[in-house]
Amino acid sequence: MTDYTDTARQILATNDRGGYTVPTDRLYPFQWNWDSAFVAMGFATYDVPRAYRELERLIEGQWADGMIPHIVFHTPSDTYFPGSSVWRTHHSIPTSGITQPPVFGLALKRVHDTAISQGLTDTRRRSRILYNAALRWHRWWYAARDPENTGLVALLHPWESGSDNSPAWDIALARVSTTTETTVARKDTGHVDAAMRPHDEDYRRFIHLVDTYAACEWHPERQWAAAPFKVAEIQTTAILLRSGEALLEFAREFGLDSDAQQLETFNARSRSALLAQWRPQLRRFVSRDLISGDDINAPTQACFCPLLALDLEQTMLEAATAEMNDWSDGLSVLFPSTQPTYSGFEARRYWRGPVWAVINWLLMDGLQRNGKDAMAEKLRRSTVLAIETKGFAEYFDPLTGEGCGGLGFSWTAAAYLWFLETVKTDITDPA
Ligand code: 2M8
Repeated sequence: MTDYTDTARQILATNDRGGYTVPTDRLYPFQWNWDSAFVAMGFATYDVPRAYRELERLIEGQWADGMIPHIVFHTPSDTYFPGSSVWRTHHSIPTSGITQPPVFGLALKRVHDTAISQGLTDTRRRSRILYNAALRWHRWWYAARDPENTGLVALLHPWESGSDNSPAWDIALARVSTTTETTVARKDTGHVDAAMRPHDEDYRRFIHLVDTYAACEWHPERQWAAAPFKVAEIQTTAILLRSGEALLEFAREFGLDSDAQQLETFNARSRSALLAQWRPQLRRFVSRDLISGDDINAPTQACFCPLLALDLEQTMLEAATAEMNDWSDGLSVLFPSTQPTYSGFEARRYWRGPVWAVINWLLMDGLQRNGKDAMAEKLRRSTVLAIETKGFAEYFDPLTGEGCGGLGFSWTAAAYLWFLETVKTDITDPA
């Protein structure tokens, strides 16, 4: 019988490049921001010092203004585009110039709690350094990406969402020019079937944005003024708020009163802003396109991510979970990144339909927070079964269950390890 836990640990070992983990060999040969946060939680299930190391290596890339970039190019590799030279950034270690969802604070808290429960030495010192880095990043988010103090943080590039070619960006991204100064020389389609990846036109727009911000020398205010893509985004804000709650617990534990006060202000503002994005007719939350001022109505997984950081009142909770159940009807694997009946749904094309283990992780946390344990358990079982039958794939086709994209994938391995740790046996609510 296969020991899948062992396989998951082997994947993390194979993808280890010296204290940090690449998402998978060749397709993604560097350290990615939110991948590493999930990976750290995976490591925490059996090797807490290594979990700390993952986060410590990520903050080597933190910029002076507090931003933690979405990629840290620790070691050169020519198997990925856009590599370090395309970004034209100026940190001591080469990095990209944009960021990614701030799962870091939440991951740090879980690593810390595990270290404390195991009585590990040096825990407070290591956690304190990482806490400081996380807090600087959160301050950057609110200053650079919410200059008008709305409580919702904005993304200036689809890659910042982690859900690169989601239908949520179709309208906003269509406004971005396809002209580029940089030659677009994709490498991804040499590793993975092009039908599972974004289109060339998407890449031209992605790179147009990189060129635009590089011309602003990555200065936050200049980027804000020049941005042709600007979305106040609910998944990122929910993650920021959930991590902000974790940081607030740290601030209290460390006796840092003024940090605690600032975090309370950030959190309260984001909590009410997220709640205001609820749309009862749609039974879900929506992001806002800051250029047109319109709601983004495309139905994606992001619409349910606010559960992660909100305690919903009963009517909203029942409506949101009924909507999630409708989307799940008849699928082989849960939960789809786009509503399957939506015109923009594509079962195998990356963030336009496939199931992602780490999204399920966030949704499960949100469901559990809101007392929907049975539904969380349904997602957990579905993911575990998909992995055990189809392998540690980057993502899964929700219709057939097929494993897609890169294989031997780090965050899928981390999710598997975490999901085995959180087996629920005392579920009483109906799914
Ligand atoms: C994917 O994104 C990168 C760009 O950041 C790419 O396609 O080249 C996304 O799935 C993203 O969420 C993820 O962090 C990254 C590495 O796994 O790959």
